[in-house]
Order: sequence, then structure tokens, then C-alpha cells
Amino acid sequence: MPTGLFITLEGVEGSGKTTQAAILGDALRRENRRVVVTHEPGGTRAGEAIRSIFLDPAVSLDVAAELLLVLADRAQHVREKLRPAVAAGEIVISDRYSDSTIAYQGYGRGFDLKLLADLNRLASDSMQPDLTLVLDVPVETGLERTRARVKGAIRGPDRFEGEAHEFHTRVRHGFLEVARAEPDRVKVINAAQPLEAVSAEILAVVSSLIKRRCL
Ligand code: Z5A
Repeated sequence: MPTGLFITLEGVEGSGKTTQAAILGDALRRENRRVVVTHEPGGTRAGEAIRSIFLDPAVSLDVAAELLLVLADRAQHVREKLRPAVAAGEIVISDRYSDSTIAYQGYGRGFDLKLLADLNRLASDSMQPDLTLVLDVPVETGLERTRARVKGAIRGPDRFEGEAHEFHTRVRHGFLEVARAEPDRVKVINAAQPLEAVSAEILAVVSSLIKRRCL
């Protein structure tokens, strides 16, 4: 029975998750591995519809509605895409997953962490990543990177880019707390380094896991 690997990339905005997910996916494909790169919110048809509501700052959302949307997205993502792909032996790389709910809705918005752990278990059908990489950057560095992107007019600021600096600082702290609590699963990568250095560090951690699992 083939079993793949489930890797998640987490971190504050502009930490480089999307860029690094693509680079890691390409590097593993060059080793002839079967790879799926996906993201939350989104990653399924239902998820993309949820994402467009979720990220649109013109759509007013209560924080409880915001929480329930990311959980609905995850419930569909796990059952439709993540679990089947891992069961088929693929290496699945997800740009954000359940730790984002702990960091954003827990540390950021103030929802009870125990409640979120229970809800995450329901939404994810208890599917845990084999490895989570927290790309850690100072909040200001991440926001500067995303501001440069907004200036380039690719897209406007989303719901979270408008939040106060303290919000993003709590979120960053949340990710680091998750890493402290689960050191076997969660590795922190210094994502303030140049892009190539971050990619090399990520590939080294992932390759070592692949070797340990004899994949
Ligand atoms: N959210 C939530 O609240 N609860 C949940 O449970 C989940 C999500 C799952 C998703 O937005 C939002 O959903 C997210 C949390 C919330 N909002 N926030 N914040 P998204 O998917 O649109 O945005 P994001 O996940 O935050 O990604 P991002 O803003 O696109 O950032 P990123 O993916 O980490 O970075 P990037 O796009 O790869 O890079 C940003 C720029 O920096 C780009 O121009 C790169 O070329 C550049 N870059 C990347 N790495 C480097 C280095 N090392 N040096 C210099 N420049 C770099």
C-alpha cells in the first residue's frame, strides 16, 4: 500500500511560502517524485469559491464566520485532495494548513486554542502533516515584500494585509509557539535569508525526512 508524504509550509504573510512551495515541488519532481502543490484557503473548486469570499476586504465577515470558512475549506481539501493524494503515494506540499488557524484565528483573533484544536481535528479528519516548515521572518520584512507586490498592481491588499502590526506580531508568535510545542513535526526556517539559501535549507530538511522514511 503506497503512502506518500504530507508537508505543510506556514508563516506570516510575505514569508515566502508560495515561492518556496513551487521551488520545493520542482526540486522533488526533478528527482522523479510525484508531487502535488496545493494551498489553503483554496486547493479545490469549493475552496477557491470560499477563498474569494474570505480574502475580499469588501466582504464584511465576523471573526466566527471567518473561522468557519477556513474550516469548511479544510474539510473539503482533506477529503477531496490531500488524503487521496497521500494514499496514492504522492508528496503533497500545502501552502498553509491547520497551524494557520491556530496562529491567525487563535493568536491573532483570540479564539480559544483548545476549541480550535477540536475544530481542526473535525475539519482535517485528524490528518496531521508529516512535516511542517514555519518560514519565519520579522513581520516588517514580510509586509514590505507583500507591499511591493501590491505596488506592482498584481492585486490589492487582502483582508489581513490591512490588519495592525500587532496582529501580525501575535500571528508570528503563534507559529513559533506551535513549533516550540511540537519540535518533532515542526521545523523553523529563517526565511529572512536570500531566497536560494531558504530553498536549500528546506530541501535539506525534506530530503532527510524522505531518506528516513525510505521513500
Ligand atoms: N488564513 C487564516 O486566517 N486561517 C487559516 O486557517 C488559513 C489561512 C489556512 C491566505 O492568504 C490568508 O488566509 C492568509 C492567512 C489566512 N492571510 N494572511 N496573511 P494568501 O494565500 O493570499 O496569502 P499568504 O498565504 O499570506 O501568502 P502571501 O502573502 O502570498 O505570502 P507568501 O506566500 O508567504 O510569500 P510569497 O508570495 O512566496 O512571496 C512574497 C514576495 O516576497 C514575492 O514577491 C517573493 O518573490 C518575495 N520573496 C519570497 N522569498 C523571498 C526572500 N527570501 N527574499 C526576498 N524576497 C522574497
